[in-house]
Amino acid sequence: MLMNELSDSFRSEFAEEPTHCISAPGRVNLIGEHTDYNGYPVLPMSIPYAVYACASLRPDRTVSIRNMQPQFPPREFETDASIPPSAPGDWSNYVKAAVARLAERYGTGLKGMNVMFGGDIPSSAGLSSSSALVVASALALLAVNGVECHPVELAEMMAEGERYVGTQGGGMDQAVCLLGEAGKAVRLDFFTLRHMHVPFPEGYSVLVTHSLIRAAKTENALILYNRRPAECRLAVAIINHSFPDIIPLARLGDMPDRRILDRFDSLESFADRLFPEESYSLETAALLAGETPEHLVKKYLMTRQGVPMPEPDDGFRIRSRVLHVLTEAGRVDRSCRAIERGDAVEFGRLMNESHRSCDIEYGISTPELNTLVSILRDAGALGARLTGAGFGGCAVALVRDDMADSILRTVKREYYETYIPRNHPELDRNGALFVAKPSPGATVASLL
Ligand code: NG1
Repeated sequence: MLMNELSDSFRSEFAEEPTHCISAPGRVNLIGEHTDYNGYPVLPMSIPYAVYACASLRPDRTVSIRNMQPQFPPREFETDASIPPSAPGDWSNYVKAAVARLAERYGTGLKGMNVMFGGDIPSSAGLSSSSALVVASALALLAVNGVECHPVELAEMMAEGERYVGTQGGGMDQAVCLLGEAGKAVRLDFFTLRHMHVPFPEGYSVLVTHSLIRAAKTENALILYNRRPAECRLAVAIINHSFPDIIPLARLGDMPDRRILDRFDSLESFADRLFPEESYSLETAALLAGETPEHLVKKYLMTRQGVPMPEPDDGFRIRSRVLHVLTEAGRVDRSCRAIERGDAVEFGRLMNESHRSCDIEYGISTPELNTLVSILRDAGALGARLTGAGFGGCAVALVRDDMADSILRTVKREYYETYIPRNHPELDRNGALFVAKPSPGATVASLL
């Protein structure tokens, strides 16, 4: 068992006993993609794969981290609210993200720790291994220091904390990692974080299949990912300038509260009036937002490193991003209601609609994910869609328990043994392919 191996490695590395063992699971998102940072809900569930950590308190403020996987070398740093980051992509940045945020909250009285990490979540697969590492690090530091923190507060802190690595994402991953429950999906609402457990329909499972295309948010996908929140911020700036009579929106999720859509016959007429073009240059977006291009860049388009985001060659696709976010929010509500009344068929249909919107409007799918999703549907899944940030990673499908094996076999044959060798012979085909039910959230075990 991985926990035993982990504590053995801890002992041989640090020549002492660990005092706490932590498990922080990955997740799949069932529906509600790229809605979290816009202030709209999501519906993820924890999966039975996790980041594990064994830890002990140190007398000083040093955090000494090891990983059972040799590609992640040992690192050491001090607990502090501003820890200098390692090179982009370095695994220690996720641990630093958690430690820096906790040091900011609890002060430098927090002592350091020795930690050994391990885990079995496939990385860069959209299964949230990075947030699981952030959460595991936070739980370890709190546990060894004997500090109690409510999971909802911790989830909010870690969502902010993870921005340390440069993503401008939302709070879904950290929250479901901490708040997941066996047999239940978790509906999350944001700003401020609220959660509701939604019992997963009896007799159904989720099939998770990796497209084998890596979506590492430290590489090109980071630029692609961060462009989406930026386009949504531009939409907000334009809406605020267009309706000077409203209290300005902080994010698209404030729209229902300001009753903006009530002024229009339909979502389309709202989009036609505000965003008639498919794409916008920086100059046009600035004009519509009542800003100079320089101000627009400064206010909405900076990276964490203080560098302006590049203007996309095909312009800012604000109209379709807004259409995705607003329709996806409605699909999350309808999915929760469908699940509550046991209507798996409707839930599957909404998943299919969500995938289409992620692909066409939000531009986050890939030919591989589209292929995988159609194979899953043709094989008998009630619904199938990409999950997580997109640009690669996994697809999820809602399947009847008694059909899971046959669908799995079809996907193996048609995707992994036919499509991939034909289109990407270079790829390692030992990807993630598993059937899951909603699993428990993070746990901390004291060995004292
Ligand atoms: P993943 O799939 O873990 O990269 C990202 C964001 C989420 C959410 C989804 C899209 C982070 C840590 N995660 O998830 O908050 O925006 O994309 O729905 O930024």
